[in-house]
Amino acid sequence: MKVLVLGGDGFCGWPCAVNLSDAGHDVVIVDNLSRRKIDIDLGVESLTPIATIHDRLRAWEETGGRPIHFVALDIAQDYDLLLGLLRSERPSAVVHFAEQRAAPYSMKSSATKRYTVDNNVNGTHNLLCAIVESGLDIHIVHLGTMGVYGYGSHRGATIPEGYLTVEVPQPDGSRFQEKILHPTDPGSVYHMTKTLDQLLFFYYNKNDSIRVTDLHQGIVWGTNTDLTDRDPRLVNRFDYDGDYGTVLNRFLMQAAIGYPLTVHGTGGQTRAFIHIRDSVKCVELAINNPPAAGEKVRIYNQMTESHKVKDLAEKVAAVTGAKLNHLPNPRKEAIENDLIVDNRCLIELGLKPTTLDEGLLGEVVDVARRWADRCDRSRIPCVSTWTHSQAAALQPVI
Ligand code: NAD
Ligand code: USQ
Repeated sequence: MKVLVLGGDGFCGWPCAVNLSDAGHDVVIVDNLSRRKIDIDLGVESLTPIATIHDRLRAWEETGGRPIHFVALDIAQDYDLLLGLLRSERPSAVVHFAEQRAAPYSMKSSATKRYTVDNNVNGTHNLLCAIVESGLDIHIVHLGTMGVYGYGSHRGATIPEGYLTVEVPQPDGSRFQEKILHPTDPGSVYHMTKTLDQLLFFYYNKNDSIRVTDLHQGIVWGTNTDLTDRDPRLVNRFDYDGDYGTVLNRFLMQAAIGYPLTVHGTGGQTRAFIHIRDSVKCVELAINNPPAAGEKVRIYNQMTESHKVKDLAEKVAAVTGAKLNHLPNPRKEAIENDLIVDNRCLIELGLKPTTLDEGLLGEVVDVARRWADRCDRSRIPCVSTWTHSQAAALQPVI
Protein backbone atom coordinates (compact mmCIF):
# COMPACT_ATOMS: atom_id res chain seq x y z
CA MET A 1 0.00 0.00 0.00
CA LYS A 2 1.02 3.60 -0.52
CA VAL A 3 0.77 5.24 2.93
CA LEU A 4 1.26 8.90 3.86
CA VAL A 5 2.43 9.37 7.45
CA LEU A 6 1.52 12.90 8.55
CA GLY A 7 3.74 13.84 11.50
CA GLY A 8 6.18 11.05 10.61
CA ASP A 9 9.16 12.86 12.18
CA GLY A 10 7.62 12.73 15.67
CA PHE A 11 7.91 10.39 18.65
CA CYS A 12 5.15 8.00 17.51
CA GLY A 13 5.29 8.83 13.79
CA TRP A 14 8.95 8.01 13.16
CA PRO A 15 8.98 4.42 14.50
CA CYS A 16 5.59 3.90 12.84
CA ALA A 17 6.87 5.08 9.44
CA VAL A 18 9.88 2.75 9.48
CA ASN A 19 7.71 -0.13 10.70
CA LEU A 20 5.25 0.36 7.82
CA SER A 21 8.15 0.61 5.37
CA ASP A 22 9.67 -2.58 6.79
CA ALA A 23 6.29 -4.31 6.41
CA GLY A 24 6.47 -3.60 2.66
CA HIS A 25 4.38 -0.43 2.38
CA ASP A 26 5.44 2.48 0.21
CA VAL A 27 5.76 5.28 2.80
CA VAL A 28 5.84 9.07 2.38
CA ILE A 29 6.48 11.16 5.51
CA VAL A 30 4.78 14.57 5.63
CA ASP A 31 5.91 16.89 8.43
CA ASN A 32 6.44 20.62 8.93
CA LEU A 33 9.09 19.91 11.60
CA SER A 34 7.15 22.12 14.05
CA ARG A 35 8.00 19.79 16.94
CA ARG A 36 11.73 20.43 16.45
CA LYS A 37 11.01 24.19 16.22
CA ILE A 38 9.02 24.13 19.48
CA ASP A 39 12.05 22.54 21.19
CA ILE A 40 14.17 25.44 19.96
CA ASP A 41 11.58 27.96 21.19
CA LEU A 42 11.40 26.26 24.60
CA GLY A 43 15.20 25.90 24.79
CA VAL A 44 15.03 22.13 25.35
CA GLU A 45 16.15 19.06 23.41
CA SER A 46 15.24 15.42 23.13
CA LEU A 47 17.30 13.47 25.69
CA THR A 48 18.40 11.20 22.86
CA PRO A 49 20.38 12.99 20.13
CA ILE A 50 18.04 12.70 17.14
CA ALA A 51 19.36 13.00 13.59
CA THR A 52 17.81 15.41 11.09
CA ILE A 53 14.95 13.94 9.08
CA HIS A 54 17.23 13.76 6.02
CA ASP A 55 19.95 11.87 7.93
CA ARG A 56 17.31 9.55 9.39
CA LEU A 57 16.00 8.69 5.95
CA ARG A 58 19.53 8.22 4.52
CA ALA A 59 20.39 5.91 7.44
CA TRP A 60 17.17 3.95 6.90
CA GLU A 61 18.13 3.28 3.27
CA GLU A 62 21.78 2.55 4.11
CA THR A 63 20.68 -0.07 6.63
CA GLY A 64 18.56 -1.86 4.03
CA GLY A 65 15.21 -0.07 4.42
CA ARG A 66 12.96 0.69 1.46
CA PRO A 67 13.30 4.36 0.49
CA ILE A 68 10.94 6.67 2.38
CA HIS A 69 10.23 10.06 0.80
CA PHE A 70 9.84 13.22 2.85
CA VAL A 71 7.60 16.18 2.06
CA ALA A 72 7.88 19.33 4.17
CA LEU A 73 4.36 20.68 4.41
CA ASP A 74 2.12 22.25 7.05
CA ILE A 75 -1.19 20.39 6.86
CA ALA A 76 -2.95 23.16 8.82
CA GLN A 77 -1.75 25.94 6.48
CA ASP A 78 -0.80 24.50 3.08
CA TYR A 79 -4.16 23.18 1.89
CA ASP A 80 -3.40 23.34 -1.85
CA LEU A 81 -0.09 21.54 -1.40
CA LEU A 82 -1.80 18.84 0.67
CA LEU A 83 -4.50 18.37 -1.98
CA GLY A 84 -1.83 18.25 -4.71
CA LEU A 85 0.10 15.65 -2.74
CA LEU A 86 -2.96 13.42 -2.34
CA ARG A 87 -3.66 13.73 -6.07
CA SER A 88 -0.08 12.89 -7.07
CA GLU A 89 0.59 10.13 -4.53
CA ARG A 90 -2.93 8.60 -4.50
CA PRO A 91 -2.36 6.85 -1.14
CA SER A 92 -4.60 4.02 0.08
CA ALA A 93 -4.18 5.23 3.67
CA VAL A 94 -3.10 8.34 5.55
CA VAL A 95 -1.88 7.98 9.13
CA HIS A 96 -2.52 11.28 10.92
CA PHE A 97 -0.14 12.04 13.79
CA ALA A 98 0.41 15.71 12.82
CA GLU A 99 -0.89 17.63 15.83
CA GLN A 100 0.45 19.62 18.77
CA ARG A 101 0.24 16.84 21.34
CA ALA A 102 1.28 18.15 24.76
CA ALA A 103 -1.40 19.13 27.28
CA PRO A 104 0.95 21.33 29.39
CA TYR A 105 2.22 23.15 26.26
CA SER A 106 -1.38 23.75 25.18
CA MET A 107 -2.12 25.36 28.60
CA LYS A 108 1.01 27.54 28.74
CA SER A 109 -0.42 30.80 27.40
CA SER A 110 -3.15 32.24 25.19
CA ALA A 111 -0.71 31.95 22.29
CA THR A 112 -0.13 28.21 22.80
CA LYS A 113 -3.85 27.57 23.38
CA ARG A 114 -4.68 29.33 20.11
CA TYR A 115 -1.85 27.65 18.24
CA THR A 116 -2.96 24.21 19.44
CA VAL A 117 -6.57 24.78 18.35
CA ASP A 118 -5.60 26.36 15.00
CA ASN A 119 -3.03 23.69 14.20
CA ASN A 120 -4.95 20.60 15.28
CA VAL A 121 -8.47 21.46 14.17
CA ASN A 122 -7.40 23.05 10.85
CA GLY A 123 -5.01 20.20 10.11
CA THR A 124 -7.66 17.53 10.59
CA HIS A 125 -10.29 19.52 8.72
CA ASN A 126 -7.91 20.26 5.82
CA LEU A 127 -7.16 16.55 5.50
CA LEU A 128 -10.85 15.64 5.41
CA CYS A 129 -11.66 18.42 2.91
CA ALA A 130 -8.73 17.49 0.68
CA ILE A 131 -9.77 13.83 0.61
CA VAL A 132 -13.31 14.83 -0.41
CA GLU A 133 -12.01 17.25 -3.07
CA SER A 134 -9.56 14.66 -4.43
CA GLY A 135 -12.40 12.17 -4.95
CA LEU A 136 -10.03 9.41 -3.78
CA ASP A 137 -11.08 6.62 -1.42
CA ILE A 138 -8.45 7.08 1.30
CA HIS A 139 -8.62 5.44 4.72
CA ILE A 140 -7.64 7.85 7.53
CA VAL A 141 -5.99 6.28 10.56
CA HIS A 142 -5.98 9.02 13.20
CA LEU A 143 -4.17 9.09 16.51
CA GLY A 144 -6.71 10.30 19.02
CA THR A 145 -6.45 10.04 22.77
CA MET A 146 -8.01 8.18 25.71
CA GLY A 147 -8.36 11.66 27.24
CA VAL A 148 -11.45 12.39 25.11
CA TYR A 149 -13.50 10.30 27.56
CA GLY A 150 -12.30 12.34 30.52
CA TYR A 151 -10.95 11.09 33.82
CA GLY A 152 -13.58 11.89 36.34
CA SER A 153 -16.99 10.43 36.23
CA HIS A 154 -16.87 6.79 35.18
CA ARG A 155 -17.58 5.46 38.67
CA GLY A 156 -16.28 1.97 38.10
CA ALA A 157 -17.88 1.58 34.65
CA THR A 158 -15.91 0.18 31.72
CA ILE A 159 -15.19 2.72 28.96
CA PRO A 160 -16.45 1.28 25.66
CA GLU A 161 -14.63 1.66 22.34
CA GLY A 162 -15.95 5.03 21.21
CA TYR A 163 -19.71 4.50 21.28
CA LEU A 164 -22.23 4.27 24.06
CA THR A 165 -25.72 2.78 23.91
CA VAL A 166 -28.07 5.07 25.82
CA GLU A 167 -31.72 4.79 26.74
CA VAL A 168 -33.64 8.04 26.30
CA PRO A 169 -36.76 8.48 28.51
CA GLN A 170 -39.71 10.13 26.68
CA PRO A 171 -42.40 12.42 28.17
CA ASP A 172 -45.01 9.63 27.70
CA GLY A 173 -42.95 7.25 29.82
CA SER A 174 -41.66 5.21 26.87
CA ARG A 175 -37.94 4.82 26.20
CA PHE A 176 -35.83 4.39 23.09
CA GLN A 177 -32.27 3.21 22.65
CA GLU A 178 -29.60 4.98 20.65
CA LYS A 179 -25.89 4.39 19.98
CA ILE A 180 -24.07 7.72 20.33
CA LEU A 181 -20.46 8.89 20.38
CA HIS A 182 -19.28 8.54 23.97
CA PRO A 183 -19.68 11.96 25.67
CA THR A 184 -16.44 13.88 25.83
CA ASP A 185 -14.84 15.49 28.87
CA PRO A 186 -11.49 17.00 27.86
CA GLY A 187 -8.96 17.91 30.56
CA SER A 188 -6.89 20.44 28.58
CA VAL A 189 -7.08 22.56 25.43
CA TYR A 190 -5.01 19.87 23.69
CA HIS A 191 -7.46 17.13 24.71
CA MET A 192 -10.33 19.38 23.61
CA THR A 193 -8.91 19.53 20.07
CA LYS A 194 -9.06 15.72 19.96
CA THR A 195 -12.74 15.81 20.89
CA LEU A 196 -13.30 18.30 18.05
CA ASP A 197 -11.43 15.96 15.68
CA GLN A 198 -13.89 13.23 16.66
CA LEU A 199 -16.83 15.36 15.58
CA LEU A 200 -15.14 16.28 12.30
CA PHE A 201 -14.64 12.57 11.54
CA PHE A 202 -18.26 11.81 12.49
CA TYR A 203 -19.57 14.48 10.12
CA TYR A 204 -17.38 13.71 7.09
CA ASN A 205 -17.99 10.00 7.51
CA LYS A 206 -21.75 10.62 7.53
CA ASN A 207 -21.76 13.16 4.69
CA ASP A 208 -19.00 11.89 2.39
CA SER A 209 -18.52 8.28 3.52
CA ILE A 210 -14.87 8.92 4.38
CA ARG A 211 -13.40 5.80 5.95
CA VAL A 212 -11.84 6.56 9.33
CA THR A 213 -10.23 4.56 12.12
CA ASP A 214 -9.75 6.74 15.22
CA LEU A 215 -7.25 5.25 17.66
CA HIS A 216 -7.92 6.50 21.18
CA GLN A 217 -4.40 6.05 22.43
CA GLY A 218 -3.18 6.08 26.03
CA ILE A 219 0.16 7.50 27.20
CA VAL A 220 2.99 6.04 25.13
CA TRP A 221 6.13 4.96 26.99
CA GLY A 222 9.48 3.55 25.88
CA THR A 223 11.71 5.01 23.17
CA ASN A 224 12.99 2.66 20.53
CA THR A 225 11.70 -0.26 18.51
CA ASP A 226 13.93 -2.96 17.01
CA LEU A 227 14.03 -0.94 13.79
CA THR A 228 15.01 2.43 15.34
CA ASP A 229 17.65 0.54 17.34
CA ARG A 230 19.31 -0.53 14.10
CA ASP A 231 21.56 2.52 13.77
CA PRO A 232 22.30 5.51 16.04
CA ARG A 233 20.97 7.84 13.33
CA LEU A 234 17.56 6.13 13.58
CA VAL A 235 17.18 6.73 17.33
CA ASN A 236 13.75 7.98 18.41
CA ARG A 237 13.17 11.17 20.40
CA PHE A 238 12.83 11.10 24.20
CA ASP A 239 11.00 14.04 25.74
CA TYR A 240 11.66 14.61 29.44
CA ASP A 241 10.94 18.32 29.96
CA GLY A 242 7.97 19.64 31.95
CA ASP A 243 5.91 20.40 28.84
CA TYR A 244 6.46 17.44 26.53
CA GLY A 245 7.76 14.66 28.78
CA THR A 246 5.05 12.15 29.70
CA VAL A 247 4.75 10.68 33.13
CA LEU A 248 6.27 7.19 32.93
CA ASN A 249 9.19 8.14 30.69
CA ARG A 250 9.81 11.12 32.96
CA PHE A 251 9.86 8.94 36.10
CA LEU A 252 12.26 6.46 34.48
CA MET A 253 14.54 9.24 33.32
CA GLN A 254 14.39 11.00 36.70
CA ALA A 255 15.31 7.71 38.39
CA ALA A 256 18.27 7.34 36.01
CA ILE A 257 19.74 10.71 37.02
CA GLY A 258 18.87 10.56 40.74
CA TYR A 259 16.12 13.20 40.61
CA PRO A 260 13.17 12.63 43.01
CA LEU A 261 10.13 11.45 41.04
CA THR A 262 7.76 14.36 40.33
CA VAL A 263 4.39 12.99 41.48
CA HIS A 264 1.57 15.54 41.05
CA GLY A 265 -0.52 15.83 44.20
CA THR A 266 -1.43 12.49 45.72
CA GLY A 267 -0.63 10.65 42.48
CA GLY A 268 -4.18 9.30 42.56
CA GLN A 269 -4.71 9.96 38.83
CA THR A 270 -5.22 6.75 36.87
CA ARG A 271 -4.18 6.77 33.21
CA ALA A 272 -3.96 4.29 30.33
CA PHE A 273 -0.56 3.26 28.92
CA ILE A 274 0.89 1.55 25.87
CA HIS A 275 4.49 0.77 24.90
CA ILE A 276 5.82 2.39 21.72
CA ARG A 277 6.32 -1.07 20.14
CA ASP A 278 2.63 -1.87 20.62
CA SER A 279 1.59 1.58 19.41
CA VAL A 280 3.43 1.00 16.13
CA LYS A 281 1.87 -2.46 15.80
CA CYS A 282 -1.65 -1.11 16.39
CA VAL A 283 -1.27 1.40 13.56
CA GLU A 284 -0.17 -1.41 11.23
CA LEU A 285 -3.18 -3.51 12.30
CA ALA A 286 -5.52 -0.57 11.69
CA ILE A 287 -4.12 0.02 8.20
CA ASN A 288 -4.43 -3.64 7.28
CA ASN A 289 -8.05 -3.80 8.48
CA PRO A 290 -9.84 -0.76 7.06
CA PRO A 291 -13.54 -0.15 7.65
CA ALA A 292 -15.82 -1.24 4.80
CA ALA A 293 -17.22 1.39 2.43
CA GLY A 294 -20.09 3.17 4.19
CA GLU A 295 -19.13 1.86 7.64
CA LYS A 296 -19.28 4.39 10.48
CA VAL A 297 -16.06 5.66 12.07
CA ARG A 298 -14.24 2.84 13.81
CA ILE A 299 -12.92 3.73 17.23
CA TYR A 300 -10.40 1.53 19.04
CA ASN A 301 -9.06 2.09 22.54
CA GLN A 302 -5.31 1.83 21.92
CA MET A 303 -3.98 1.04 25.39
CA THR A 304 -2.76 -2.09 27.11
CA GLU A 305 -2.91 -1.31 30.85
CA SER A 306 -4.09 1.30 33.36
CA HIS A 307 -2.10 2.49 36.36
CA LYS A 308 -2.32 5.09 39.09
CA VAL A 309 0.52 7.62 38.89
CA LYS A 310 1.59 6.88 42.49
CA ASP A 311 1.71 3.12 41.77
CA LEU A 312 3.93 3.78 38.78
CA ALA A 313 6.20 5.96 40.89
CA GLU A 314 6.42 3.23 43.54
CA LYS A 315 7.16 0.62 40.90
CA VAL A 316 9.94 2.74 39.40
CA ALA A 317 11.28 3.41 42.91
CA ALA A 318 11.29 -0.33 43.67
CA VAL A 319 13.27 -1.08 40.50
CA THR A 320 15.74 1.82 40.79
CA GLY A 321 15.81 3.00 44.41
CA ALA A 322 14.49 6.47 43.41
CA LYS A 323 12.80 8.76 45.95
CA LEU A 324 9.29 10.20 45.47
CA ASN A 325 8.48 13.91 45.66
CA HIS A 326 4.78 14.86 45.93
CA LEU A 327 4.41 18.30 44.30
CA PRO A 328 1.48 20.72 44.04
CA ASN A 329 -0.46 19.66 40.96
CA PRO A 330 -0.11 22.27 38.18
CA ARG A 331 -3.16 20.75 36.42
CA LYS A 332 -6.87 20.97 37.15
CA GLU A 333 -7.74 17.29 37.39
CA ALA A 334 -9.50 14.91 39.75
CA ILE A 335 -7.43 14.08 42.83
CA GLU A 336 -8.22 10.43 42.23
CA ASN A 337 -10.02 8.52 39.47
CA ASP A 338 -10.46 4.96 38.31
CA LEU A 339 -10.11 3.83 34.70
CA ILE A 340 -11.42 0.55 33.34
CA VAL A 341 -11.11 0.34 29.57
CA ASP A 342 -12.45 -2.05 26.96
CA ASN A 343 -9.60 -2.66 24.48
CA ARG A 344 -10.77 -5.88 22.85
CA CYS A 345 -10.87 -4.61 19.24
CA LEU A 346 -7.10 -4.36 18.72
CA ILE A 347 -6.46 -7.54 20.68
CA GLU A 348 -8.94 -9.37 18.45
CA LEU A 349 -7.05 -8.00 15.43
CA GLY A 350 -3.85 -9.59 16.79
CA LEU A 351 -2.20 -7.18 19.27
CA LYS A 352 -0.11 -9.03 21.88
CA PRO A 353 0.20 -6.49 24.72
CA THR A 354 3.63 -5.62 26.08
CA THR A 355 3.28 -4.85 29.78
CA LEU A 356 5.32 -2.93 32.32
CA ASP A 357 6.55 -6.16 33.82
CA GLU A 358 8.46 -7.30 30.77
CA GLY A 359 11.84 -5.83 31.58
CA LEU A 360 11.34 -2.78 29.40
CA LEU A 361 11.31 -0.34 32.34
CA GLY A 362 15.01 -1.10 32.74
CA GLU A 363 15.61 -0.53 29.04
CA VAL A 364 14.26 3.03 29.28
CA VAL A 365 16.40 3.68 32.38
CA ASP A 366 19.44 2.45 30.38
CA VAL A 367 18.65 4.81 27.50
CA ALA A 368 18.26 7.69 29.98
CA ARG A 369 21.54 6.82 31.76
CA ARG A 370 23.39 6.70 28.43
CA TRP A 371 22.32 10.28 27.63
CA ALA A 372 22.16 11.65 31.20
CA ASP A 373 24.76 14.34 30.44
CA ARG A 374 22.35 15.84 27.87
CA CYS A 375 19.71 16.43 30.55
CA ASP A 376 19.03 19.99 31.70
CA ARG A 377 17.71 19.40 35.25
CA SER A 378 16.24 22.90 35.35
CA ARG A 379 13.78 21.90 32.62
CA ILE A 380 12.33 18.93 34.52
CA PRO A 381 9.71 20.77 36.67
CA CYS A 382 6.22 21.18 35.15
CA VAL A 383 5.73 24.95 35.27
CA SER A 384 2.80 25.24 32.89
CA THR A 385 -0.34 25.63 35.02
CA TRP A 386 -4.00 25.18 34.12
CA THR A 387 -5.28 28.31 35.92
CA HIS A 388 -3.90 31.66 37.11
CA SER A 389 -4.46 30.73 40.76
CA GLN A 390 -2.32 27.60 40.34
CA ALA A 391 0.39 29.72 38.71
CA ALA A 392 0.38 32.02 41.74
CA ALA A 393 0.61 29.02 44.10
CA LEU A 394 3.70 27.72 42.28
CA GLN A 395 5.58 31.03 42.67
CA PRO A 396 8.37 30.77 45.23
CA VAL A 397 7.60 32.82 48.39
CA ILE A 398 10.30 35.50 48.84
P1 NAD B 1 5.16 14.60 18.33
O1 NAD B 1 4.97 16.04 18.65
O2 NAD B 1 6.44 13.94 18.69
O3 NAD B 1 4.92 14.36 16.77
C1 NAD B 1 3.97 15.08 16.01
C2 NAD B 1 4.60 15.39 14.65
O4 NAD B 1 3.66 16.10 13.85
C3 NAD B 1 5.84 16.28 14.78
O5 NAD B 1 6.90 15.75 14.04
C4 NAD B 1 5.38 17.64 14.23
O6 NAD B 1 6.44 18.35 13.63
C5 NAD B 1 4.30 17.22 13.25
N1 NAD B 1 3.26 18.23 13.03
C6 NAD B 1 2.53 18.91 13.96
N2 NAD B 1 1.69 19.77 13.36
C7 NAD B 1 1.88 19.64 12.03
C8 NAD B 1 1.32 20.27 10.89
N3 NAD B 1 0.40 21.24 11.00
N4 NAD B 1 1.74 19.89 9.66
C9 NAD B 1 2.68 18.93 9.52
N5 NAD B 1 3.27 18.31 10.56
C10 NAD B 1 2.87 18.66 11.80
O7 NAD B 1 3.93 13.81 18.99
P2 NAD B 1 3.73 12.23 19.19
O8 NAD B 1 3.99 11.93 20.62
O9 NAD B 1 4.44 11.49 18.13
O10 NAD B 1 2.17 12.13 18.95
C11 NAD B 1 1.66 11.87 17.65
C12 NAD B 1 0.14 11.82 17.71
O11 NAD B 1 -0.27 10.79 18.61
C13 NAD B 1 -0.48 13.12 18.20
O12 NAD B 1 -1.61 13.43 17.44
C14 NAD B 1 -0.86 12.80 19.63
O13 NAD B 1 -1.99 13.55 20.01
C15 NAD B 1 -1.15 11.32 19.58
N6 NAD B 1 -0.90 10.66 20.88
C16 NAD B 1 0.34 10.69 21.45
C17 NAD B 1 0.55 10.06 22.68
C18 NAD B 1 1.89 10.09 23.38
O14 NAD B 1 1.97 9.60 24.55
N7 NAD B 1 2.97 10.59 22.78
C19 NAD B 1 -0.51 9.40 23.31
C20 NAD B 1 -1.77 9.40 22.70
C21 NAD B 1 -1.94 10.04 21.48
N1 USQ C 1 2.05 13.64 35.98
C1 USQ C 1 2.75 13.56 37.18
N2 USQ C 1 4.05 13.90 37.17
C2 USQ C 1 4.71 14.30 36.04
C3 USQ C 1 4.00 14.37 34.83
C4 USQ C 1 2.66 14.03 34.84
O1 USQ C 1 2.20 13.19 38.22
O2 USQ C 1 5.91 14.59 36.14
C5 USQ C 1 0.63 13.27 35.95
C6 USQ C 1 -0.29 14.33 35.37
O3 USQ C 1 -0.72 15.24 36.36
C7 USQ C 1 -1.41 13.47 34.80
C8 USQ C 1 -0.71 12.18 34.39
O4 USQ C 1 0.53 12.15 35.08
O5 USQ C 1 -2.33 13.15 35.80
C9 USQ C 1 -0.46 12.02 32.90
O6 USQ C 1 0.29 13.11 32.40
P1 USQ C 1 1.14 12.96 31.06
O7 USQ C 1 1.84 14.25 30.80
O8 USQ C 1 1.95 11.73 31.11
O9 USQ C 1 -0.01 12.68 29.97
P2 USQ C 1 -1.08 13.62 29.27
O10 USQ C 1 -0.94 15.04 29.62
O11 USQ C 1 -2.41 12.99 29.52
O12 USQ C 1 -0.74 13.49 27.71
C10 USQ C 1 -0.09 12.37 27.13
C11 USQ C 1 0.35 12.78 25.71
C12 USQ C 1 -0.88 13.10 24.86
C13 USQ C 1 -1.84 11.93 24.89
C14 USQ C 1 -2.20 11.53 26.31
C15 USQ C 1 -2.97 10.23 26.36
O13 USQ C 1 1.22 13.91 25.78
O14 USQ C 1 -0.47 13.37 23.53
O15 USQ C 1 -3.02 12.24 24.19
O16 USQ C 1 -0.97 11.27 27.05
S1 USQ C 1 -4.14 10.23 27.64
O17 USQ C 1 -3.47 10.58 28.89
O18 USQ C 1 -4.68 8.90 27.70
O19 USQ C 1 -5.13 11.23 27.34
